[in-house]
Amino acid sequence: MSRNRRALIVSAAVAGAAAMLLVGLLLIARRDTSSAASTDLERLGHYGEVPFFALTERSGRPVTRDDLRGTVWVLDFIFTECTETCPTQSLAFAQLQREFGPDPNFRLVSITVDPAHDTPAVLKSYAERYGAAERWWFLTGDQHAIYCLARNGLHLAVSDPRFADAGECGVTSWFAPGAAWASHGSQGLIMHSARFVIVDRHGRIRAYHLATDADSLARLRANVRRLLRAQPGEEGG
Ligand SMILES: [Cu+2]
Repeated sequence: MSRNRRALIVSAAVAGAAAMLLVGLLLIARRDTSSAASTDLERLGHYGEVPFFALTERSGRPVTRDDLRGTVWVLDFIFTECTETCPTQSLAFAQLQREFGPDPNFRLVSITVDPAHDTPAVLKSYAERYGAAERWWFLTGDQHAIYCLARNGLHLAVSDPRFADAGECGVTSWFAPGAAWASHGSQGLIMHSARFVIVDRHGRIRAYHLATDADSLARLRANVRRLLRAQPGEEGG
């Protein structure tokens, strides 16, 4: 074997090994960003407490976080002019209402990320489109308070470049731009997470699910069933 030929074989082997290593690293990176982020957070766990909030329901009634004590609730962020993930989210909520609505301890909570446009009256007609009953709340209020609740309280991304102080909450969200984002709006500017958050009777965040994924929603229903069946104080795990 000539020296040149040997050198060629060695470098081909090195290149091959490097390529395999690269593919391996890419697969690991992929697993970290997709399934770890979406499946692990879909198991009932403890992801912090929902901070206090005071907002206005579509009926005009002021409501706070504490009005939800003792109930199991699913929360999402929407806005009425959204044409991308919000219709999917609200259809999924309507489905959850059909399944769990009869249980007096179950609530659905949709909070607008476009409160300047989404007044209680606007939310009321949006709610009617989805056949929302009284126990499915639609909340509006101060935009800064809502954005900080989403980011700091629930670790969900939201942004509206038209809104000057939107960046002042300080804490980065867990869910960076990617599959969980929806980008749209009356002017195509508002971006928000399309994740559903499950909260237990004690106001604790217990799981995150993807509104756009049927398997994720099946796991959400199983989690909600489990929390509703548990007696207060028994739903630790
Ligand atoms: Cu949307």
